[in-house]
Amino acid sequence: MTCPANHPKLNPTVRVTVTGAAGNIGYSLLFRLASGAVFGPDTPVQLQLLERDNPNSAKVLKGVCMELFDCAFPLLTGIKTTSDPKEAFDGAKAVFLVGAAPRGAGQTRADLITTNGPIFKTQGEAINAAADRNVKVLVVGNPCNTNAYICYHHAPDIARKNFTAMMRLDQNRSIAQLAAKTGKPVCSVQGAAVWGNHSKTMYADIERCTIAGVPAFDLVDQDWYHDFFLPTVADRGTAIIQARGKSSAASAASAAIDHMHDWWLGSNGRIVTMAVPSDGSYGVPEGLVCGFPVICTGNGEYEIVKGIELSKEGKERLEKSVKQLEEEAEHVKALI
Ligand code: NAX
Repeated sequence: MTCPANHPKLNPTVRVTVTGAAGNIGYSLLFRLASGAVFGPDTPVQLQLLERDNPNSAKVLKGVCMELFDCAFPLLTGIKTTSDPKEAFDGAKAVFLVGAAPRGAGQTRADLITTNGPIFKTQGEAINAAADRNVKVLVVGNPCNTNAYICYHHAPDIARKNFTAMMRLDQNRSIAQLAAKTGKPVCSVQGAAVWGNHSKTMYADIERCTIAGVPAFDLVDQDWYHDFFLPTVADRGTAIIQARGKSSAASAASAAIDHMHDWWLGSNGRIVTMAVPSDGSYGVPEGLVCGFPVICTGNGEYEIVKGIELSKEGKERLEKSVKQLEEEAEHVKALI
């Protein structure tokens, strides 16, 4: 990599905020961010890391910063650590909201929303007060769709479309399963998308997917799709916890990198999945943060792919997932 000091056409430094920086996902995410994996080899980054105000988080984050320093990343111009959200979001152009409590044993999804919702109210307010007016926000902390919904309501001075949630891991899991089943390279799988909520109700859609140019359903049958593919993608997070004893972290970080990279630089005409505030497309109530197939057109813009004719099954699955999003929105009404 060219040394930035000698680089003739270096872009301005991007301030990037990562919350929950001392956590599992943070540990996989930060090093790739600093290496240039998101904003490209011509764009230096300054990391602004937010953690909870407690001695253990501070201690762990100190160690992570020592390692970032030791990597001597040419593009990393500075690291700031703080437990003050406004300081963390100051001038940020890209934000990864990862920090949130994981679901505890015996906790329901509703309990998790009650625990984590207030975090995203506070952070929405701080983003509104301190971040760049065109900041791109990616919510990873669960329940990510509804957390993004809470967050944008508290950032009225920033365009709603700039608040998104992560369903790229679900898409990547779909692509990996299809490639493995057919023995084709992952890059030959195009048009797989995931609709709805990042939960077991998500609709992993391969109706328009092609693999090396061949329709996916010419290569895999409906039984495999229903009996293996759908449950495997939906339950993958649980399977990883059972195998590893910890939740998905490196694959989640990688999906976050993919999401922000494509949003920032464009998806080269490829369909990718992002959970974004609905504009009413496909009957999804306006404002709900829902997974859609999108195309990222470059310069930080994306468009929901329009005009898709969903099958009867697809429509029913999407409706079920949207119903869950509506219930979650109702549950957090007091926070809005
Ligand atoms: P960890 O528990 O390892 O790390 C979370 C970190 O966030 C901790 O260091 C904690 O101190 C910090 N934190 C908590 N509240 C905070 C606050 N208010 N401000 C700043 N920092 C705060 O969890 P990790 O494995 O990193 O997962 C983070 C989140 O990602 C969880 O909510 C998890 O459920 C979610 N995930 C989302 C995925 C997705 O596809 N959208 C997949 C992976 C993951 O399950």
